[in-house]
Amino acid sequence: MMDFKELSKFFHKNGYVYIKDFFNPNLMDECHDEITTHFKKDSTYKHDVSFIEKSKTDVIPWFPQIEGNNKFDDLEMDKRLCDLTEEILGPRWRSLYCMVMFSNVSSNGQAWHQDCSPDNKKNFNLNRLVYTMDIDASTGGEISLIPGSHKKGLIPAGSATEQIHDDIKIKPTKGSLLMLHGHTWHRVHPIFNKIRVSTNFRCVPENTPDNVTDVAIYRNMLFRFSDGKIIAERN
Ligand SMILES: O=C(O)CCC(=O)C(=O)O
Ligand SMILES: [Fe+2]
Repeated sequence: MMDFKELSKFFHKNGYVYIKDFFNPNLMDECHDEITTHFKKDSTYKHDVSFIEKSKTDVIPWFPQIEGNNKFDDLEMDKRLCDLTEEILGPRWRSLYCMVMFSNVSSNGQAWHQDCSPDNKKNFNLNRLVYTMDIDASTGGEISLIPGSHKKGLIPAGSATEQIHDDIKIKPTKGSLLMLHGHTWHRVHPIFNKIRVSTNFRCVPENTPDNVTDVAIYRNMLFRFSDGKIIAERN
């Protein structure tokens, strides 16, 4: 039995909690097939080139549920996932969307960022990242994060991908779950010889605006997704 109170405590202290073997491997294979089938049909970039260049964010997003694809609903409705979310966020949290992220072979990963502004400590998104494949040093695409950085305010300005002291590197395995606070400083390392996918069920605590993740914070800029604009340079 997983102790959700302990996991929640770890989350609030460290800004993340990583749980291996959370989901059934067969369910992971089914979802993974759905994802690769989709991206075989459509792997064109959705962001404009200047964003990809400047943010070093080499990711193609897909929102299956918005298209009426219900393949991912079982994951989202998983009772343990809902209970753990409630333990972390409290009552009346709500789902934002399911976003699948695809990265091609030999792509950049994602630069250091925060998913949303830490100005208001209470306004944050919770990433519930599900991994349908193994990710390790040979595939590339591991995640680095700074434990406790969700309490440290804005990620310092600087170069997009240079190493930050005290990071930890997670190599997600198939079926694992990463609960990641949107204010935690995190990045995805470059991808080598395999495509990489992750599936994110984003949600928010009560009273958080729906558009909380519209502006993401990079070390060299602030980027607004709704109109695709760099709204501030940082240096
Ligand atoms: O794909 C991942 O492992 C992390 C992606 C990410 O930065 C996010 O979902 O906010
Ligand atoms: Fe992120």
